[in-house]
Amino acid sequence: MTEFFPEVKKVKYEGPKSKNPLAFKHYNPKEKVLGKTMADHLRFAVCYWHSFKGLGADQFGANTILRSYNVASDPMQKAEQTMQAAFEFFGKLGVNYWCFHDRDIAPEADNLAETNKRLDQIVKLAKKLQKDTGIKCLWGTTNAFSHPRFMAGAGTNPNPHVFAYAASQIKKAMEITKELGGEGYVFWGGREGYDTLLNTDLGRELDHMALLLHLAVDHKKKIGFKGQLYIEPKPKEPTKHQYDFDAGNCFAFLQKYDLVPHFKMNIEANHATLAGHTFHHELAFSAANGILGSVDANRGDLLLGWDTDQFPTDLYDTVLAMYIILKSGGFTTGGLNFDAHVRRQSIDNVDLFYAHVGAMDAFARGLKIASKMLKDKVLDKVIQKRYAGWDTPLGKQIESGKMDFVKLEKYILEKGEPKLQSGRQELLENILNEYI
Ligand code: XUL
Ligand code: CO
Repeated sequence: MTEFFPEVKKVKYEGPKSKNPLAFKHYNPKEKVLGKTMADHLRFAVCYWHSFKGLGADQFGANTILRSYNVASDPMQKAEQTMQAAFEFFGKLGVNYWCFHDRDIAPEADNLAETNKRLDQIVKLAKKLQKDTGIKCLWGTTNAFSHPRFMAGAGTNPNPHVFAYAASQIKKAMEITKELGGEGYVFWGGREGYDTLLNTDLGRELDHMALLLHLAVDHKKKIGFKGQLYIEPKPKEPTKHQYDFDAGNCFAFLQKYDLVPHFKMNIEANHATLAGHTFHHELAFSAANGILGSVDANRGDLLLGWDTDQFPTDLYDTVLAMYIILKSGGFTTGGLNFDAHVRRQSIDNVDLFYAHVGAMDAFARGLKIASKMLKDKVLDKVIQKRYAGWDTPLGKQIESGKMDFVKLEKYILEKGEPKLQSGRQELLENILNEYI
């Protein structure tokens, strides 16, 4: 069989002393942390779109990256070779999962029926490769944002004909995700928002978005798809404003439209920063509200205001992310999907390996450090002390709803000023540094 990445054999764990740039220094898949293997904690997935379909093009220039799987003139031959190359890459890297959009794996044909036939052909190959390698699908999704028909949105399009197209596409994408044993299905609404309010019926668009999601829930039941549904928040880009702005916004939307039981969040680090939050915040908010599902692991550049989708290498990010993930009980259906692409100048096959190896090691370190912090209860102890007042009779009476404004005022008139306490931020930041 053709080898598409001949310069790399299998990436192995060699430990922290290794100087081999193509070996893991920290990610040891079978090593146990808090009673579970690192592989089971981290559930790494490679994303199909950036890693195999993104070849360096940006708004200012064409592809810079040549890959040997991308040369056939027949589009379906190209699609099959790309799928073979992808599974060679997953196997050599040693990840257990992959994620895809429908349009990543098979190019659109002239009409929906032909497009779906193409999908069936490629899904057959993917299913065989999954069976041969044991690699599984973390989640599938629909690309309802690239084609010109979706320029004004998919579910939120002013034209119901486009809504019907989006629904048909989601129907098929959900069916093939089920066929591939996908453990989840993501909704990211790249054009579900507006460019100007001057031409937008915002309230009606939100109702339509909710309708589309309800139809998806119904279809999921109908076909017996057991995967978890996720919404991936992002505030902007490509539209000026996206309705799924951040986890808080999504949660309010899900509550208003009775969708909470059916959806969890797929939190992406770079989307969090675009929303003016930290990755840590979006994870913590989701965990606190029981909607933390999966993660698109990447990072942005604080000096650039767009979605640079860089590979995650910042240990502060990975430690704090793993801290929240572990504290909330760990992934069940979700995982860490590298929604990231190599830079435009990283043109060699080996760069794709360096990128993933570094990111996997960064999260493995994050896992190990976070598990130590949890075991030592460093933050727990400080937080417990900080909120200790809520375990006194006053705190308990307020929390249990026994106090009203009149009683609270009486308390203050009797007791006077509260005693102030330090928030200890600098100390905690120093402690975090010590752990890292
Ligand atoms: C776009 C993005 C998407 C979703 C899947 O910013 O993150 O790739 O993850 O559609
Ligand atoms: Co993403």
